[in-house]
Amino acid sequence: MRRKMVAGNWKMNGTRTSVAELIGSLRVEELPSDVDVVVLPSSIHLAQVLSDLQGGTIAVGAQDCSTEPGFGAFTGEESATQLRDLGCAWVLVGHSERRSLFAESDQVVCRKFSSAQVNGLKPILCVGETLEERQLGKTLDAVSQQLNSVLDVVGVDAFESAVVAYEPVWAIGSGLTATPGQAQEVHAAIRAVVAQRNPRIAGGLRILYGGSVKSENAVELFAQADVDGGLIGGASLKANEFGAICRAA
Ligand code: G2H
Repeated sequence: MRRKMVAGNWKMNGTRTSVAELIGSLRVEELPSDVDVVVLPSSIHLAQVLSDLQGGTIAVGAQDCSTEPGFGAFTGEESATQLRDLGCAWVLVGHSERRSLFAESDQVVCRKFSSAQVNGLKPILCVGETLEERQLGKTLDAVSQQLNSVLDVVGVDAFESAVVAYEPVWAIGSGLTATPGQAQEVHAAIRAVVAQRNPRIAGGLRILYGGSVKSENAVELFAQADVDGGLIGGASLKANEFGAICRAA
């Protein structure tokens, strides 16, 4: 039985004041004890959030990390080593906004995954098809290619502690959500890709759905056999809405 997980990707939002308010409200939300709840603030707010959530049940992660694993002359970068040292447990890699707006290739995503994994940060690998790929009937090809490009390099054992997030690009921040059936089809295909290499690891792999998840659509999405929770963007910025999504998991 896979433990459900809900992660809030705050993206480039918040000030010290609004982040403190959000954390304050989250701390009084009733969060289910059988769900792993994670928040992913901007890197500049990580220390504040880690300190405010210390001793609680909400884990903290980063939205990205450098391809470079340790230290060095890489201006503006933050390595997995540094994020782990700060206290982060998780890191997103390959979010579609990184892939499309910052030209991150599968190779770059793979190096970030590897960097995170070898330095004790658990990667949440994001995959998803564009609208064009879906319309051309290439959804499963696109998602498999993103997944295999990482699996080929890091090996399936690295997925023992990782999480995959399926986020159809056309559903991100658009208000459009994949139907529960569409999500289940892709989640099952992702699990099958991993199962070809190791059925046990595939069986334990958590696959989150992301893309305009709200409390109204979360119950049905999370009820799908291969949907193990969600990666939540916009709706994670409101504590009561995020709490309701966590309770739906
Ligand atoms: C997808 C998702 C969270 P939203 O980017 O990663 O954002 O829920 O706003 O579509």
